[in-house]
Amino acid sequence: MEEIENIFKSMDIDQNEKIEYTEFLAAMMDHEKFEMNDEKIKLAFKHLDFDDSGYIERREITKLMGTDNEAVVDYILSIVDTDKDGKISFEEFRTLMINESFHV
Ligand SMILES: [Ca+2]
Ligand SMILES: [Ca+2]
Repeated sequence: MEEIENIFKSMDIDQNEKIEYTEFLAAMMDHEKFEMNDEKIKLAFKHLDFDDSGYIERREITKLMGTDNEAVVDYILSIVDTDKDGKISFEEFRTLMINESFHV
């Protein structure tokens, strides 16, 4: 799965093998440079959905951000979780990645 590796390397700006909050936001705001398409979004989503449940849940956001700061997780969810069920579906993730009018 080299492509997944590359996507995450490209997001992991300071190369510490952990996507930090600021890197995540930078990637979100500058997503066009990643040339996101459905295939890449799907791969990225699968990579983030550690337990393969079909949703990105709070604990997965926590792991992704490398922080257990509840406020940070709540903030991410408040942006991405548009149907407010407490987890991020593929559709919500996809909307986030491709929505050109999206601003943090
Ligand atoms: Ca999951
Ligand atoms: Ca949701």
